[in-house]
This record gives sequence, C-alpha cells and structure tokens, in this order.
Amino acid sequence: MTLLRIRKSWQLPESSVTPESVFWNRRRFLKAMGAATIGSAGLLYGKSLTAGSPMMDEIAALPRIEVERNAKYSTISQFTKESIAAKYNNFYEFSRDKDDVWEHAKAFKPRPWQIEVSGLVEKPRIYDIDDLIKRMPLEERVYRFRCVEAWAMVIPWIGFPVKALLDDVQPLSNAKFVKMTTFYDPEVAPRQNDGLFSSEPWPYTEGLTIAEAVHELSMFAVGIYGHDLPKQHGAPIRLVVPWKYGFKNIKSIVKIELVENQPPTFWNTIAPNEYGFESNVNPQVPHPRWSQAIERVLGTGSRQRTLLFNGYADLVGHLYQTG
Ligand SMILES: Nc1nc2c(c(=O)[nH]1)N[C@H]1C(S)=C(S)[C@@H](COP(=O)(O)O)O[C@H]1N2
Ligand SMILES: [Mo]
Repeated sequence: MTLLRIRKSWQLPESSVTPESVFWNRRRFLKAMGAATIGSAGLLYGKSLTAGSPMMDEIAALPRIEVERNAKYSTISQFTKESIAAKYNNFYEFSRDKDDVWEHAKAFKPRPWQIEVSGLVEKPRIYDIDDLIKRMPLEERVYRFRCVEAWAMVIPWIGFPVKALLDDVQPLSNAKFVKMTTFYDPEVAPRQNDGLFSSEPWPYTEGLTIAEAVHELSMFAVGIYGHDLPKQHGAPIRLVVPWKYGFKNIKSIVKIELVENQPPTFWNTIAPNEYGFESNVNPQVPHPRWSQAIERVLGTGSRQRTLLFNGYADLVGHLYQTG
C-alpha cells in the first residue's frame, strides 16, 4: 500500500499543527500578564495564527479560560491547528457543509443559556451555564477526535467530567441511560425546519449508557484552545467522548435526562444500520458504505491506521468485554 503514509500514532507533520511548546509559551505569557491585559493578548494569539481571517478574528474575541492541563489524559503533544478545526465542522442545524458553519451560526446566541438536568435523579436542576461552569472542576485535556466519515484531529478541550455533573443531581438506581438534547430554534438554525429532509428528527439528540457517561474520559466541554467554545464547535457546552465517533459528541446542549430505556438518537433514527447507538471507533467494523480501517488526518496530507476505540482501548476496553 504505497499510497498510504502510515505514521506512528499522531506524529503529525510540523506544517499542520501548532507545536505544544508554542501554545504553552503563549499561554504562560498570557498568565504572566494578568487578567487585565488578557483580552488584547488573546487577540494577538488568534491573529498570529491566521492574520486577516474573519473567522479567526471572531475566535480571538472570545473570553479566555485559564486552566491546568490534565497530563493523564493529554498524552499527545501536538494538536490540529485551530484555524483548521474551526472551519471543518459538522453542525447540521446550520449547514450541511463544513467550512461555512461559523458563518451560518451568526444569529445563534450561546448566552444567556440554561441546561435542565432531570428525569430519574434525586435532585433535578436547571443550571445557568456560567453558574455551572463555576461549580464544576474545569481542566484541559488533549483528546483525539474521530468522525465516522474517516477524518481525524487532535483537540485541546476545556471542560469537566460528565460524572461531576451527574454526582450533583444524583441519579436514581433505575436510571440506565443519559439522553442529551440540543437547542431547538429554527429562527436561528433554519435547517431545523427547512423541510428538505422530513426524516430528520430535530432537535438533535444523543445518548450514553450510565457506565459510559460516568467513565473518566467522558467530559462536557465549555472551551477549546484556551478560550470559550466558538459557536461552530457547539457553544456553550457540548459532549466529548473521544473513543466514539464524532456524531456522539452532541453540541449546544440544553437538556440532560436520566432515563431507564435506550433513548432514540438523531442519526440512529435516520439510519440505524449506519449509525449504531454504541458507535465506538473500531477499524474492523466498516461503515456499510466505507471502510473504517484508515483515517485522514485533518490539515495534513497524511493517512494513518484507525486505532481500536480511537486509541483509548486501555481505558475503555473493559466496558465492552463480552463473555
Ligand atoms: N447538535 C449537533 N451536534 C453535533 C452534530 C450536529 O450536526 N448537530 N454533528 C456531530 C458530528 S457528525 C461531528 S463529527 C462533531 C463535529 O464536532 P466539531 O465541529 O466541533 O469538530 O459534532 C457532532 N455533534
Ligand atoms: Mo461526524
């Protein structure tokens, strides 16, 4: 297979990634400068990556978040350039293309924002997003990300474990699944109501088993690359489950429900044979229309072998052992 340039796991070519040292030097610099000047320094940081890009200008204006990186979950030292990740989005509420989601999301307002956590819990609650963020233990984690369409990237997320939120509401013993729902507002997300695909069950929903949800890798992200989530990545809060295909990582969540039965989900409802509820990354289980054995690394010309559970088999494998 001479077509494929298989690299050792996640050794990306220099041209396509921001070396960690550059990122961290900038952030230490920001921290040293103190809160008062972080805004303008943040602008510099964004602009220096892609000067003159309107999309990066928007990102540079987002509030910065200063948190520690959790080394246990951040074993990859180089990640995808932000200017690439922020312009290659799946967010069907706004567009079926990837490079213009950020433009179509202009009318979308991620503040004020509330999240309802309810269903089979001891203490149902409605959180204001900023209260929730203050309450939860924020940290940074550099995770692999793998879309079912066979492209991959590496992202520095900022967020907190799903388990921390569930502990706050105390699931009842008969709760078996966590169902999550995206906002529904066709006025700002016209694709939710364009009638083109009557089979699309808006709003977008996803779900996990309780065991998956409380797994140490599962997190709710509220930031990325050292700042608030841009709209195209699912502001103000989205799920990140790095061993599953991208579509499980539901964006812009307004409701989290603990339920007894496996909930219907967006893609599983549209095409159950193509998008299973579990949908763990697995090179040996092809999508019905393409192989999953090889993945394309965003922003590089290179391809590499897909890893079982997207490289997290040592951490999640026990969840799926049978017999
Ligand atoms: N609400 C909602 N969440 C969503 C999607 C979507 O269309 N709507 N797309 C999913 C898919 S297919 C992928 S690959 C990831 C992409 O996340 P990113 O754009 O932040 O990389 O979001 C997932 N979450
Ligand atoms: Mo995806």
